[in-house]
Amino acid sequence: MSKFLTVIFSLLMSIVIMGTSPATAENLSHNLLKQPVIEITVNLGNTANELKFEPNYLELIPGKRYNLKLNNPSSQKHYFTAKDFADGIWTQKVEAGKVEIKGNIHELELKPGAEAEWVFVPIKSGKYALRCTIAGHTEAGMKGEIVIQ
Ligand SMILES: [Cu+2]
Repeated sequence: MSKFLTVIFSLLMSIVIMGTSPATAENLSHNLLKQPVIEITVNLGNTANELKFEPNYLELIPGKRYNLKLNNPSSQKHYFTAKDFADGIWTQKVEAGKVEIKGNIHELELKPGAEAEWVFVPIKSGKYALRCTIAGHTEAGMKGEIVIQ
């Protein structure tokens, strides 16, 4: 919790230092949008159709902006399900094809060959479970962990 407050505090401070405008939510997100994006790629399954996330462990820093690129190179559909994680981040957008989705996302389904990009800022420190919720996939090893420091 203290890290969470530290992040919020430093974000608010940087707004105060940068200008005279009030620290509204809009200004906060504008400030975050100026940050360079850190790209991370996670594959859901692989061409050998093994049931796993590659990589299956992510470590993220609060207050940084990430572009999580999700790919499904396998021949079956998979889910990227991280419910609690989604509550610990601020989602800027999820982009898939020509569609951009705003708001909180808890689960994405990727059909064979699909790609999606999830742009977000980690806020709340913790260890969050990741899994594929298709019957039998979690049990077969399709799970992982996302840590926000
Ligand atoms: Cu799966």
